[in-house]
Amino acid sequence: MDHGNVGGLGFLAPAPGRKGLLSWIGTTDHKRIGLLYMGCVGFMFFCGAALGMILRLKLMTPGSTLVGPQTYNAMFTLHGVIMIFLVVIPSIPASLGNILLPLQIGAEDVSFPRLNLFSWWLYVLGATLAVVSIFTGSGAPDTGWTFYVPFSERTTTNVSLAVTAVTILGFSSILTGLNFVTTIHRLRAPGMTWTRLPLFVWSLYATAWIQVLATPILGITLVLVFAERVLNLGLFDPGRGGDPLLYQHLFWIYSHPAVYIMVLPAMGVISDIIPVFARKNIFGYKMIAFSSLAIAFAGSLVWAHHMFTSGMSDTAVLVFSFLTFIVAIPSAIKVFNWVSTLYKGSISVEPPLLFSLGFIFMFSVGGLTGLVQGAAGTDIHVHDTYFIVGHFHYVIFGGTGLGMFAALHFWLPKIFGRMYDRGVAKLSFWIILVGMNVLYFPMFILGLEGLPRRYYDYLPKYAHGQVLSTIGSWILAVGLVIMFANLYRGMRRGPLAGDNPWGAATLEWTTSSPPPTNNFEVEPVVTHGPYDFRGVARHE
Ligand code: CU1
Repeated sequence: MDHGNVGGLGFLAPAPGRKGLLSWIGTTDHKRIGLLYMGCVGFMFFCGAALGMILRLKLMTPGSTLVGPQTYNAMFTLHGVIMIFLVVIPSIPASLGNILLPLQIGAEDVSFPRLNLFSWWLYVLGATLAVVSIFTGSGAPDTGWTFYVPFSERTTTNVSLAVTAVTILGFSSILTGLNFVTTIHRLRAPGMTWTRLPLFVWSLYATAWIQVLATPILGITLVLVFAERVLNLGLFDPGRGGDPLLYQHLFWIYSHPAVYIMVLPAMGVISDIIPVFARKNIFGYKMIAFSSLAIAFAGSLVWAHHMFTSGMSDTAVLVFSFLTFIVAIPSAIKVFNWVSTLYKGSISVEPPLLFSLGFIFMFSVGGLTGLVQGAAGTDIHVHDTYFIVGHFHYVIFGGTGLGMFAALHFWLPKIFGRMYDRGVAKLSFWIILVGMNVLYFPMFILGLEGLPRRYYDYLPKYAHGQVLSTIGSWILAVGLVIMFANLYRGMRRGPLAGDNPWGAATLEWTTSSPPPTNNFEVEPVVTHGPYDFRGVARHE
């Protein structure tokens, strides 16, 4: 086989000494660890999506069909737990962040390569325990991914093992964040000043701080749930003298910022991609970089907007509602700056740009419907309805999901040195976009009409929206299959891509594709910003 690139197989070549599987699961190379995460996240995504498809099939018709109510409860719980903790949170940072962060700042690896490998092992352990919790004890957890008390402490299903699994996954996330913060502070190449960092790095930096500061709160909270279940303490369960609202506060103090762990890296991806395909320096670099930090900070102050109907004081509702509107400002700054970057740019509509534009559209719909919930009055109307499910999937799948797909299409030629079929990639994008909107948009209407989420059965008057939504899930599945097959085929057999097929200006494109094990043959010296395209050729 001919690998015409300078680095040949690069870091993908068999490592000297260790062979086969061991050279992967014992590796400290950040690129290999990133690929390990990518494989696991991809597998878990398949499991979570399959659960989602079955749920949609059940919901297509009212009444008792396909699965029983208890199985249904377990399935939406697993869909949520898998997608949040095993897919979306590690998706961009732990997989692509791991591969790209050192390459983008001109480093040989992350600061703590062995800790990095340990994080991956913790992820595998957490995932395994989560799977074991389904098949052991007295049944799969049926609490929803939020593990709300007092139900999570009274149900006989295997919640104890599930919360242990999530706590371990939390540690994996914390250690990755710690590694990234240190790496960005300590390992930037000569000339890589803070204002020359690619915006993807800035977004990973903001994300890493949330991982380090907020995730321990989730860990402690779930340990307390475990302790209350096992030791019969009175912390959260009012039947034992505890306070269920305390749980909700602690859970959301992590889980609202966690939404930004999920979406900030995708925003960073978009900020890196748009200038390349508009052939223009990014509009408002500093504002985008700063708004990532602002989102991380302000996003830590809004958690109780999930609790407007919980009975907390009106003053608290007012304050949290106001703060929620403030978070919208840095998010809107980013959207404005992306659009301004495109304005009068020399635009080439390649797959990474299409997925990025899809991100902007879906994220905007998700963000604006979020404001409906940020306003206390309208929130009470839509609370715990399908409106929430629609909003959440627009932000997390339409946003982070499409951001991840944009990133895969952008960086696949760098990671594997090969190119996928661009026509098929564009086709898959349009099918996915249509599928997502047919799947999730009816949920807004169903929610406004009062259909509660998580219910097993519903009144026949909601059937139309449910049928439409289920058809959307089939369209989406077709698009995803085409996209993944195309990416897989490109990775294995696609034509050689060259070192810099898009004509991008960030540092990772200056080394060979795939990069060599030590990333750069000569330590790079950075002399210009990440979106300065002067002297960079664009291949047509
Ligand atoms: Cu929130």
